[in-house]
Amino acid sequence: MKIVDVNDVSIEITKGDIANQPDIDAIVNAANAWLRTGGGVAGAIHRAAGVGLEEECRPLAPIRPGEAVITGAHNLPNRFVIHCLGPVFGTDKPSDKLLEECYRNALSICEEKGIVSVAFPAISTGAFGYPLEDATRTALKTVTEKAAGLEKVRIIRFVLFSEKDYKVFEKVTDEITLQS
Ligand code: AR6
Repeated sequence: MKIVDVNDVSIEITKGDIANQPDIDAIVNAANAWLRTGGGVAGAIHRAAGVGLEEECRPLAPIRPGEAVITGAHNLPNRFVIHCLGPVFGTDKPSDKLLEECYRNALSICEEKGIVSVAFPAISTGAFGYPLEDATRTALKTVTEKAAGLEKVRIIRFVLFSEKDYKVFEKVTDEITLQS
């Protein structure tokens, strides 16, 4: 794990499964508009949470790209799931602004709810086709900028599924922290 401190907020980069982060208050789902189960992150989260999660999600759907909504975590070891709809790269435009909104909106919800720790996957970089390095830069810049104004959130964890993705996050974190 790599940890960078920005003001009083720790930004952690780790390799693992977003559905297995028991020490974290809220995990973020790379959702679909209908907040149903799916492949990738959405599949892993819904499988671990159980059918109660889809039932709670139903009246909140559909959501639009960039939007985030919060539910309970059901059988997951966390308190909450925050569902973000990332942009389909090149179709939902401007993709970079919509991806930024996902991270900003999720963190605003955390502040409203008094959530101290939150874990994100690399939203949009799987089925939605966002090039990983560009998405990583947007994700890390957005949370680093937002970290300065956070009063409740103290841990922001990025959970990467593969060693290759972890390495990209590590490299971009070094670039961003060296610049600032
Ligand atoms: N934990 C952490 N990261 C994961 C996991 C996991 N368990 N599984 C996959 N990843 P994706 P999207 C990585 O496709 O691009 C769904 O079917 C994966 O390698 O889950 O936002 C929904 O229903 C990739 O780097 O999300 C939507 O229709 C990243 O997480 C659509 O896919 C995101 O991959 C959303 O697409």
